[in-house]
Amino acid sequence: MKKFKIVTTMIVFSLLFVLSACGTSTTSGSGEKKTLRIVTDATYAPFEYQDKGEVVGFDVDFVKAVAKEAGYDVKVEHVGWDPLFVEIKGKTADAAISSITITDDRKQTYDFTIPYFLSKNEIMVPKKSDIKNAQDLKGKVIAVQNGTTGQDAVEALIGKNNNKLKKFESNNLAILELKGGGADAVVSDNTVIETYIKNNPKDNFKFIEDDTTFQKEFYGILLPKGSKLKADFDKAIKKVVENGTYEKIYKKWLNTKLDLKTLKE
Ligand code: LYS
Repeated sequence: MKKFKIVTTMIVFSLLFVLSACGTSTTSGSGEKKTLRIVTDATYAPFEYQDKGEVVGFDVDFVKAVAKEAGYDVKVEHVGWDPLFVEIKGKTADAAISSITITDDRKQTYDFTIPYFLSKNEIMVPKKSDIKNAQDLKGKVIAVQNGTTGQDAVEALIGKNNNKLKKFESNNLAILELKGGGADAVVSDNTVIETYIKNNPKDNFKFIEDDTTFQKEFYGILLPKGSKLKADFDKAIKKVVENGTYEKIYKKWLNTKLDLKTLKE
């Protein structure tokens, strides 16, 4: 009889254990939120960078607000640019936010939320440079982050496999190359370049816009193809824009004028 009691108690405890484990991994029952794993390349201030070991920036606050609105907790993790695409493709992460431009090419492999930020490529050069526009990049050594729309834009100008194009794992490494004199220019997203110039006046860099060469781009949150999060996130993005949260986050991280109209078009 005693043995029977022990066995029953053990079964009850195992059942309770299994049930509680289920409770923490889903949103059901206990009311506990599911924590999404969001990956990023935290080398792209002011959108995502590391500050005292913590991943911070516009994108981080934005994705936290969107996830909260959609009923999730999030953990944002720095994994790097190329790895984040591998993670989303392999579904080892729930989403990626990393100033990722929505492109037709990427849309073949991934899903994106609706756009949340308007961007454009731009050129960064030393103040004394003779480069004045994108055409002047021909024949110069150009540094870009590998696998970016900056690389695409430069390749459209000077051709693929041109040995004057230096590709780096992160944008910061491309900037270091410019700083060390190993490149004549860097091409990457305007907000990132302008933030860098403002924060590093001693580097003596300037930026060059070229609206005839560089097209408007929109950032979206990257999701695995067919992700159920898309509907939730799209709805939450609209809400976060409407209720003023987006504007608050924008003002915290950016000093450019907010243009919500272009985003909605
Ligand atoms: N917006 C560009 C792209 O999606 C550059 C992003 C780089 C982020 N580290 O290709």
